[in-house]
Amino acid sequence: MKITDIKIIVASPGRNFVTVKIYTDEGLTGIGDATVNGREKSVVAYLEDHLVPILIGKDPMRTEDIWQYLYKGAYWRRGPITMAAISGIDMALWDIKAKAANMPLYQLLGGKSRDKVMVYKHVGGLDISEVVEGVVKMREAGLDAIRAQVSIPGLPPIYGTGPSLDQTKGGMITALPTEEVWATHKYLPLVPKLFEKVRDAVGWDVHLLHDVHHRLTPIEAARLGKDLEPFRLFWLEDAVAAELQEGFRIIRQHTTQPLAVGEVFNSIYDLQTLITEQLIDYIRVTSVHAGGVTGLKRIFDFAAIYHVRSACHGPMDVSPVAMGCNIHVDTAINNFGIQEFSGYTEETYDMFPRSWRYERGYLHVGETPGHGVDIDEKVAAKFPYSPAYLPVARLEDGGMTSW
Ligand code: KDG
Ligand code: MG
Repeated sequence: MKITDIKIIVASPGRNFVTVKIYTDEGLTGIGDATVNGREKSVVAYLEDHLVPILIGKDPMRTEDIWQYLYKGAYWRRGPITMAAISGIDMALWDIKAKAANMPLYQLLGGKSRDKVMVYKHVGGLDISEVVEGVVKMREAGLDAIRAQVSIPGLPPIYGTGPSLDQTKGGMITALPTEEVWATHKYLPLVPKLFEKVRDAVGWDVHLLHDVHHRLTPIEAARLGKDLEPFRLFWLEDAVAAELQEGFRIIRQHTTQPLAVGEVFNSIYDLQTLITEQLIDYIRVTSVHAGGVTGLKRIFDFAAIYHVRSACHGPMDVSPVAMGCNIHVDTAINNFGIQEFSGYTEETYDMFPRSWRYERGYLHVGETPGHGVDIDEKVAAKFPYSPAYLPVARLEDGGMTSW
């Protein structure tokens, strides 16, 4: 079999998605997600200028060799743009391989290790009572795991505290970055109060999660971890910016609060120290940013050796194609932890017909050959690219900070 053509489709059915479509001389096609939120066109240029020309004529079955060719052969390795481009290609190739085998992708990854995939969804609110109300409703909707975020009183609402679907409509994702305000000393005492109220309302038979969005220093994160211990959170996510993996040693020395990190990682080397020293409990890489099915499976197998479990990043900017690949990997591996799932706009669901399905807190893998997600190009054509940025954050004195 030979690759005859590769098309890059960019569409914005509520938010931007970059989809790679690979054609072969035997008529089989496959698709992959190559979206990097806010940097979509950079990935398109990388794909069109550098990867598409070198892949025409290659055997699509050689998924490992093509992955290594694109990774090692680039000389300039890693980075979110390069790795998203490789991820999009890799997913499309696995789609073709599994279609050629006439099997759902999970069968090629070892078969089923579980029947369904536990997800967590987000609840946000402007104050604690709004969040508690949202968590109660989410629990009634069947969720066994819920992420709770609250705005800081006296400061403008911060990213992640609105209902997740509002990110497309409520001004959080804008044509130029909005500037938010961050104050650690106001945030640190607030979060334990939030989880005290949430536990009072929904009890202990539910997993609760919280995302710090990289905003603390290691010692501040250690303090928060200690203060949250009475509420037994499933995890504390992205407590610090993880460029310095060794920073997690400080947090780990002080708290038994389970830790999760990794949604911005794109290679196994970003997490090597975190995993080998068992500084985290959940690794949050996802197929679209960490090298497709090939990269994701490699990282999770590595993590398994050190008792670290999987937790694929799965917000709305991880397209239903990458979500489909995540679900196949989640279903096949032994060290599955949890899958993030924000849901999508109706337009996004129309654009990506799929065999996976969501039902009351769980995702179910599909049985169609390939990864089971397709793209309706007629629908895609109705939603042209629309520039969008995540916000940035400043301290109250105007200094830039991580968000
Ligand atoms: O593109 C960035 C978002 O996907 C990210 O901010 C969402 O932190 C996030 C999460 O945990 O889903
Ligand atoms: Mg996060």
